[in-house]
Formats: sequence, structure tokens, C-alpha cells
Amino acid sequence: MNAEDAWGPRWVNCAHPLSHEFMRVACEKESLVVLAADLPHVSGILQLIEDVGDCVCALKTHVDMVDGFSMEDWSKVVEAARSKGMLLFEDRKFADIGRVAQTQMGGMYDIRSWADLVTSHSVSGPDVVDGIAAAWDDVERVGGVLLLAQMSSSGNLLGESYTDATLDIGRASPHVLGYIGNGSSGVELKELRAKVGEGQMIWTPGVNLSAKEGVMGQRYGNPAEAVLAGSDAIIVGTGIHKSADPASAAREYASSSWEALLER
Ligand code: BMP
Repeated sequence: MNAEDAWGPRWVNCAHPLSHEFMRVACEKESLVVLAADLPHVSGILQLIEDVGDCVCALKTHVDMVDGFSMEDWSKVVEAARSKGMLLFEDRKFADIGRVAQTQMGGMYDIRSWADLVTSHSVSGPDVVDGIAAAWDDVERVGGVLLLAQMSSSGNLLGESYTDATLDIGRASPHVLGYIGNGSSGVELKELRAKVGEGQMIWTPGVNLSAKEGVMGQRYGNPAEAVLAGSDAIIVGTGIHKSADPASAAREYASSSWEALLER
């Protein structure tokens, strides 16, 4: 399906090139699924990519949870994700001053060299985004930042005024592709979408087709409802990798999110 027909005003109004790349891949795969590959070994991540990569648009990683990390092993993950046409998204949640964030994009994980997208908190102010962008400049790559405007964890401190201030930072920066929203609450998501408008993306963790509640305060909502409320990407971890049959679970998440997009 033609991306503009599927995405409508989002396709027309989003400015960041990687948002179009995501929307294009989503149309190709008929899926809005971002896989949260929260596994401690490269071998497990590689197997997961092999099993579900055809219906996943981006691979979200926490590179610092990988046991015995080596860049040589990690490059296999990067290569496998690219060969399946997935974007690479490191959920680093930067939160420091700009200069330090720039340095943290390098280091042993060298996030700047392989990640297309990263998350950042806005708590330290706008310079964190400039630091991240400067790191991509250093290696002559283009990347996009998703700012945490809401969270799915219960009791989080990202209240309305924090969200509003985060959107002010995000609107002012060409590097901010969009926001993390709370996928477990259609009400919160609709409010967020009304404030964000059409020009930036909202990606949502906290979605699951069966579980009502996750462990340690994670909250879940229905992925199709999240898309209908304004989410552009559903971030799914345990719903896929803990499933007895990850491939068919991923297909279910893909079709429910895609159908919701077309309905929207
Ligand atoms: P799961 O579907 O297994 O609950 O995983 C959710 C993923 O989304 C995790 O990788 C977590 O780090 C991330 N996440 C979240 O759950 N809530 C947020 O508010 C922000 C996140 O990045």
C-alpha cells in the first residue's frame, strides 16, 4: 500500500527523514511493530530476529543488558536487523548534560555508529538532544531522538506539565522525531496526540494482547486501541519474546496494529 494513503496527514507533516523511513517499512511489512528484544545474549536476539524480523519494523535494544558484550558480536545483530529491513533503535534513555550525552553515544557500545534512533529523557533540558545529535555528526550519520513524554510504568513522575515542557523541547529541535507515549492508556494517548499534532511521531510501549499487567509495575493496554488513540508504533517485548510461538505472536501484533492504522 502507498505510504501516503496509509499514513495520511502523518506522512505529509512529519519532518524527520527517519519517520518516513519507518512509515515506508511499516507499509511494506503491514505492521507497526517495534520489537523490544530484551534478551541477555546475542544468540537469543539473533534467533528472535530470524523468527520475527519479517513483520517487525524496528529492533529496540538495551545494549547494556547484553552479557559479555563485544562489538564484534553486536555487529551480527546490526547486520541481521538490516538484512530484515529493520531500523535500529537503542532505548538508552539519555538524561545527562549535552557534552556527556555526546560522549555516551560513543564508548564501548558506540551507539552512534549503529543506532538510527535513541530515546532520551528531557529532565536535563534541551542540550541533551544537541549532544546526541553532535555524536551522530561526529560519525557522519543521521539519527532521530524519541523523547519520553509519558511512561507506561505505574507511579512514574512524568505528569502533565513535564509532558508539556518535553513537547516544547521536542518541537524546537529538528533531531526529535517524536515521543514515547503511554501505550497502556488510551485517554493519556489521545491527550498527547492532541498536543503533538501531526508533525511528529508517538511510539508506545506498555501494550500486550493478553496480559493485563506486567511485572514490577508495568501497565498494559491493547495495541490496536493505542494506535486508534494516536500511536504510530507499538513497542512489544514480552508479548512476543516470551510467547511459546514468537513468529505467530509477532504476526498477530502486526495485523492488529496495521488494521488499526487503516481504520484510523
Ligand atoms: P514489555 O513489552 O516486555 O513490557 O517491554 C516494554 C519495553 O518498552 C521495555 O524494553 C522497556 O524498556 C520499554 N519501555 C517501557 O516499557 N515503558 C516506558 O515507559 C518506556 C520504555 O522504553
